[in-house]
Amino acid sequence: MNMRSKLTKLGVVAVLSVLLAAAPAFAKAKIIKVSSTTQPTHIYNIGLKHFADIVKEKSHGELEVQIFPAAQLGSERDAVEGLQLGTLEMTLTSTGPLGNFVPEIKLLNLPFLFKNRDEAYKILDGEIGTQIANKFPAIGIRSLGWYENGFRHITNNVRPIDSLKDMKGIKIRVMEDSLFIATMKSLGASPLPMAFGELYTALEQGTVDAQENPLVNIDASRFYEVQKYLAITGHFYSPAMLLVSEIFFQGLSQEHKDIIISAATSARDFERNLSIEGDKTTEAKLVSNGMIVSHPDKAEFVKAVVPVYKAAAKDIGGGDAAAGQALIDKTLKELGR
Ligand code: EAX
Repeated sequence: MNMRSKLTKLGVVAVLSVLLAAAPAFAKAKIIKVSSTTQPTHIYNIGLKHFADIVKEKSHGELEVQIFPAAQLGSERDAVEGLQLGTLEMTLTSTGPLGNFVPEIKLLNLPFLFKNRDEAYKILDGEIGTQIANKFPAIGIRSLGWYENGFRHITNNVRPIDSLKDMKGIKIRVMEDSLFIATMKSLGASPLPMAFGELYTALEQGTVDAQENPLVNIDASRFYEVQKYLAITGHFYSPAMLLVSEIFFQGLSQEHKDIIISAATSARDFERNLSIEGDKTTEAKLVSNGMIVSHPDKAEFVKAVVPVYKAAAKDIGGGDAAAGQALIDKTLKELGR
């Protein structure tokens, strides 16, 4: 054997032994795909990155969370269905599509339900939020906690919304749930349900004049490029849920389950903080990007949506109006109203 082939042989052996040494670690890494519909810079995805980092560290690389933002894996509804089938492991989603699966979650789609975040966290992290989250295993999904989308505000291209009358006839995209539609109708607007992934183009092409979302999402989605006016209405508090496929979750070791559960709670607090901080700075950022902001008096908006509460009881109770009303009453009582 000449010198050259001897060296080559040595090289091959070296490479093989490196590969073999690394193989057990590679073999063990279990991939957890998580879908979101928002842009990579949005708080959901920064929160998910935090979750992924904790999971990787605590599992010594045995679990690997891969984030797929910007509706790459489809809509929020697609994700929920994927979890049920076990074709997707996780998603971070608004309550938008969830009422079709667990009607009680529509409680959280009531307009002006929470005055501030303290009220929201009190209900979500307390008995009522837990009771709603506990409905998910029956549909093949497990909740890992209430994250935050945020208080939603209205953007449009028609006119500044200075008061309720300015809402008249505005064609607004809403998330796909009966209560979002009912709310916008009661405010005088003309709602069109649509998946989030289609929204930028719909605004650009004028299919709709308006949309509503938290400031940080308006910013991350660059809606200021296609929307002129922003009205600070805070008409919905929009929670987000971190959900995992029950089929997938049950296949994990107890150790891995515990890691995921505790990482989800840490990342929830982290993500909520991003939302809180984002609300402090993003309005100014949107103004610097050309948006014209109004702060309409909320009182007449709150009054206009009163009928939505009455009509919602049946939806929230999944057809049982008395059960839905009981849940609304319990929530309002806990909020001291
Ligand atoms: O969950 O659809 C929406 O407007 C949501 O706010 C968004 O997808 C984040």
